[in-house]
Amino acid sequence: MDRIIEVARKAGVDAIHPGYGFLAENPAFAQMCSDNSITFVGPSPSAIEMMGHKTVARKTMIDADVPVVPGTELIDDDAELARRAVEIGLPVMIKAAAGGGGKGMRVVTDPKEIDGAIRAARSEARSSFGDDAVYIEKYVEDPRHIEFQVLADRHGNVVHLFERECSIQRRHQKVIEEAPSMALDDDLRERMGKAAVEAARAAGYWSAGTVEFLVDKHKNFYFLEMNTRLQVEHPVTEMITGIDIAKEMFRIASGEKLSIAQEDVKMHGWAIECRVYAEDPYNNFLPSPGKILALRIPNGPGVRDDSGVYAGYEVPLFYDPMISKLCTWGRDRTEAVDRMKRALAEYIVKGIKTTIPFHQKVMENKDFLAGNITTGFIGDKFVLEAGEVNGELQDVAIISAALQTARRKRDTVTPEGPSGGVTDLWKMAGRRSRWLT
Ligand code: MV4
Repeated sequence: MDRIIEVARKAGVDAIHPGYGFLAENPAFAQMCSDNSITFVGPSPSAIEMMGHKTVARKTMIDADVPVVPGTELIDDDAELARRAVEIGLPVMIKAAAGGGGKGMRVVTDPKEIDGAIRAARSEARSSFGDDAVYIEKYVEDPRHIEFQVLADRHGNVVHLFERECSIQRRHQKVIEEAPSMALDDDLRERMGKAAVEAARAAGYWSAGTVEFLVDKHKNFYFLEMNTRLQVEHPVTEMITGIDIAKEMFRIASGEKLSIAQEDVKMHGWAIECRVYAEDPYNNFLPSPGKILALRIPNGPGVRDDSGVYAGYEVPLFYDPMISKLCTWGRDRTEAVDRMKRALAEYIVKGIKTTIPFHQKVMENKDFLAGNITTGFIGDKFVLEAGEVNGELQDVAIISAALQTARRKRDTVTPEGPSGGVTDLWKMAGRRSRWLT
């Protein structure tokens, strides 16, 4: 943080957009920017801090009439915590107050396991966050994870940009997201959107933010947490609304009003994002670091690939293995899926393994195509077998084509001698011009 601020000062920087990395939700960094007269392109340090504290966030939502999962406040006494777990009714989830993203969580289904689970959750919370405060929530079984994008300016205007369906996750890492969600109808969308706007208002929030909800099989929705940053999956929202979310963040940070009112936010078509990771989907998603030897990024109508890599780039082992986000848009979900299938088939990454074949398999999956997706979707369903996905024999095809070309070159003797001379190129050009007429 010190070094970034130092560089920014030397360069005369007046604003820093933190992206969606480590510093995006660090209230100390936001404060440091402000202390150095640099605009932090994000929310206030206090909003970040409040949402980072899960029970404070819950309390704020309860006061604002935003539905939360039935549960407790912070409880220090383990025996009291165990009593409340029984009172709420098993299964319950023990969560770290400083947590989020799946760390320090324990599901308890058997009363005999309560005490051990509380101790385990506390100790995990202490080692992960340096804070062993925990609380309990009723466990929502096999939920959907649906989040609403919000934008708020510093003049009290708040809008939502509809939802993203993010249920396809693996070990608390999102893998595929889409907007809108098959699970919402207009009525539920309106109610959840209003709740998301209320959540942002209650937090005195400005900038772009995301309100996460769990949706159960009866279509009840519950506030889970609020992410106080631009998120990885924001492109799907940009694609269905036409709103440049990062640009709005800059407008808001410079004190301008939102450029849109709620009634101007319209949803058009469907968008899907597949996160391409340097991982081996045939081997339990084992990290696959190394040098990218060749890269072909798909394009064409409705295709957007946000990537940070190039041929020759070395994917390091010690950082996030996400190498790109492949997004497609279509007039409806079927068109978005079809374009995704085409784009995935055209995507070539050599030198490392990627999750592209995994995405190809999901795009053919009956449940996915029907929109039947919950956080349990990947589970153990996704064992990829060699030869299962189209295009897998591409390497073999390339090698045989190369061998064939080399053999032909060696064996072909023209009147000018072996092919490949400079004069041949002129001859070829002449022939090409005749083919065109
Ligand atoms: C839950 C839950 C069920 N019931 N809370 C996981 C990450 C963290 N943000 C909250 N998480 C969950 N909280 C209650 N009361 C299930 C999860 C959960 C989950 C949530 C969203 C997406 C994927 C998930 C995978 C496993 C568990």
